[in-house]
Amino acid sequence: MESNWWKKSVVYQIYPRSFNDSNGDGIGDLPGIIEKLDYLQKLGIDVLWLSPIFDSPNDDNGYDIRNYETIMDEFGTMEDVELLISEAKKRGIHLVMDLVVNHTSDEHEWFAEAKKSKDNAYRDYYIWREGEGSNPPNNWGSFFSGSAWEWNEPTQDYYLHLFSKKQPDLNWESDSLRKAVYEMMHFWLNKGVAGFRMDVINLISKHPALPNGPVHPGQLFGDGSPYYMNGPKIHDYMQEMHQEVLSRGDILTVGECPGATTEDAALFSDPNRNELSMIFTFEHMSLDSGPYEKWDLRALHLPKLKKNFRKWQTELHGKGWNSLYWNNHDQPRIVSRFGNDTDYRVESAKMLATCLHFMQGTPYIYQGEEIGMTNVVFESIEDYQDLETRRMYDEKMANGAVHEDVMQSIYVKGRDNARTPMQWDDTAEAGFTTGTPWLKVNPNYKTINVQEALASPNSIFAYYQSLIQLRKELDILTEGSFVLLLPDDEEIFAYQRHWQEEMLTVYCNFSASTRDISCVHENESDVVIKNYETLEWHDNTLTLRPFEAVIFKFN
Ligand code: ISL
Ligand code: CA
Repeated sequence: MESNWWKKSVVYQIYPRSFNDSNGDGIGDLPGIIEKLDYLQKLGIDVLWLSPIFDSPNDDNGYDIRNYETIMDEFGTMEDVELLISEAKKRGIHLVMDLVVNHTSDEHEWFAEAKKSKDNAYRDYYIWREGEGSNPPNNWGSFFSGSAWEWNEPTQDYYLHLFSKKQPDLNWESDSLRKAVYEMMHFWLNKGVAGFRMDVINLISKHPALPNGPVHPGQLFGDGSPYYMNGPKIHDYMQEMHQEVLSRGDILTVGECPGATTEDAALFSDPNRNELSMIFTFEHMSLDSGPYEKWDLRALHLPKLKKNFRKWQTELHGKGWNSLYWNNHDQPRIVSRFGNDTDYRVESAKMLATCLHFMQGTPYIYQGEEIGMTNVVFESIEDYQDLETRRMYDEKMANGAVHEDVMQSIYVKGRDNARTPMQWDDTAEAGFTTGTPWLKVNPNYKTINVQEALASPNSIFAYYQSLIQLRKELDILTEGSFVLLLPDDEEIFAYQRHWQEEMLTVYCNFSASTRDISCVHENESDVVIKNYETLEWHDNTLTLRPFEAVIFKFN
């Protein structure tokens, strides 16, 4: 493999539970993914990242792993994974696994042992503390509501869980735990996987004193993040992991890093430091919420988004590497979020893709994004399956919130927006399953589906195909520097890329209004890609229509 091959790759994320069900039990599975490899090859992607496929009781849909080296029954068998790896390879597609090692399931054998007694051999694989009188060891809240501590009767103390109580945090201070993780990573690399997406990897190093955190306005628990995000030993662990595992090949690694700054990102992704290929930032995903929780809805102020991208594009240029994403299985659908999913769905989906895919970094496409899938509205809280949503709803209602307000937050930010089944065609259940899907399909599948997209040369799908192709053809996309234009404009996101004698200028209208842009240097013949059929161009003025995107190239 060419070195740093992942710099020119486009990754496609599959949430296996919601992708394609091959046997009618309502749950997507590995044979279902294999059936769709031709579709993915047609799209043109190079890498498939699968959300966790390992044995799990599914408290958090596989992000609670019971056994790292066996496959979840509902998804299939180890033979299916091996077939998937080889069938993907035939189509030039690498497979990347989700590595979830901040925590395991409480049903993992390690935890089942560890909780038995204080002298158990696995005791130090997890994080234990005595209570403060009848209270937990500190005031930290969990990401999924409630305290981050759970009482363990046999040992008369508490274990830490930053996520649900069925996801106890691993203790990375333990040499044998770290060794076990590295062995497991070798197990998967030996099977032929090309890399790892590392779940909340920057949370694995906790400040040993575990002090109380600040209690922010409106919050019920303390914020422990200063004591576990980018903690004291995080880079030691990453360098050790690199030495013990990742140095064996040119492996794609992407660390999911909530709370990481550009400085942190440079430490993780500077090739001379031998840690990771890149990280996922959360900064651009938090600009439409209040400071303390994502459910606190705020309108996006476009200049903030633009300046945030400028920061990441310029501060990592030549120092590290960016990932580029709008969507994943935790985020609402981008066309509903920063686009317009009613009047300009197709235009805004293409515009958003343009804006992201012309930046420097490795782009990630989340299943359904390439056909412009949207957020969903279910009337009843019972129709939501995500534990984060359900716990938040219960906690807020118990504290006097109004049902309608809580539902509104869920409609805008709930993770199930991303998890409704993939919309393949206009038959029952969107062609996802012949049975009853584990989560309801979005009722708009009759018009928004893959079959419809493949039939139209102007589809969002066809546009993504072109963007992926351009990444292969234009080295300036991988190499060029970034300059933000019109930084304070509240509707237009414009930037340039520069490399050698070449230059790209990107104009994206994030609004439903029409705007004139003065373009003295541009020519109609220099257009690389655009999302309307024709340009509106008179006397050096480009008229950008709602959600229009145009890119010019000079050399
Ligand atoms: O989803 C979030 C905000 O909506 C985050 O709080 C999210 O839980 C956090 O980014 C970590 O996400 C990852 O780890 C979780 C898992 O539930 C997510 O699906 C995963 O992407 C615990 O493993
Ligand atoms: Ca199935």
